[in-house]
Amino acid sequence: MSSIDNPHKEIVRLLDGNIRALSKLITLIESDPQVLTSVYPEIKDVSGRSHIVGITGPPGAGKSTLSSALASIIRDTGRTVAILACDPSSPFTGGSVLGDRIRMQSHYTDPGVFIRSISSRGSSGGLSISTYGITTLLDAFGFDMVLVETVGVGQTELDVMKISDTVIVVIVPESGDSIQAMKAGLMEIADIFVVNKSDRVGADRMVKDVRGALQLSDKHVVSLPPVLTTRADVGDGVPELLFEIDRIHSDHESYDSLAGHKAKKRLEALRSTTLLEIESTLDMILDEENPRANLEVMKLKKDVELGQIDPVSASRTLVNLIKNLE
Ligand SMILES: Nc1nc2c(ncn2[C@@H]2O[C@H](COP(=O)(O)OP(=O)(O)O)[C@@H](O)[C@H]2O)c(=O)[nH]1
Ligand SMILES: [Mg+2]
Repeated sequence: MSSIDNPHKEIVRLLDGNIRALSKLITLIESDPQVLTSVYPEIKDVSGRSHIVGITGPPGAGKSTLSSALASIIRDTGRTVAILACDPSSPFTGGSVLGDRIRMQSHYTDPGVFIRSISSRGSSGGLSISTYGITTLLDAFGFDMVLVETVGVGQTELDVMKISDTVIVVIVPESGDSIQAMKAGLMEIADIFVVNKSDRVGADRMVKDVRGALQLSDKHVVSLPPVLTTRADVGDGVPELLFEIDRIHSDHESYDSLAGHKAKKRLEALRSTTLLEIESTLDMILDEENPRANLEVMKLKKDVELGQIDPVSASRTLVNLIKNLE
């Protein structure tokens, strides 16, 4: 592909509103997140204006359906919206039941809605790095809102959510144990909880449970995040959800100043990306096949494997060794 050699040409076209250039650049970043290095200087001055909304929760909770319904309501307010689904089983890619596909298709003729699925192939951490690059592209293109859907509650999802301006956690009445799972960190970073599938029994109970769990957590000293109910497949509760999303965003703008808020998010991305970088460097250092393997490190590794040195003190020695390797 010629665009690989010359992203500059595509960037100029992207800034000119060319959707195909946007798609090409997304593909580039998806296959190699480092592409952002050459793209960023040319787009940084026009990015930082989109409202990035992260949507996460267990598989089947209705995140894609909700994203699609939200997109419709966002369009009704005259804004443009991009949906980035980091979920290989997304109905946006067509792998779903007919009714879902038909609902999603209503967006296909609207140039104010851009939908893209990215797969999480490759390293698990790579997803959060490429997601950062892709949302920055969508931002530079000029979408007013970007909805980022991720599936699950693991570290990758947490990283993706941390770089979003506003975080929505979607659960369903039957996901009783997911409240437990959320203690892994999502509880703290959620700005809004949505109990979707309000047509199912137990929705009110779930709302109460989430509120109860929130009250017990000491992370929310100022105010508790709202807990809303929706029925995404028919759109019930979705206007109310957009109202809350907008309200929280205008709070960011007034209390924190949007620039300060974005600055915090960029630092978050720096932190998680650096951790991943350090992790892969560590794997490389510990790899015996590495032609530059250090003898002292290899000996230390062997001693730990044989139980001659405990891993706790060995880790300190290792960190010191690595510092000296620089
Ligand atoms: N009964 C009911 N089904 C829903 C609702 N929202 C979504 N669904 C269905 O739940 C299934 C999973 O939805 P999907 O959006 O793909 O979930 P995701 O995995 O979280 O993205 C689909 O068949 C949807 O039609 C809802 O509010 N009520
Ligand atoms: Mg989905």
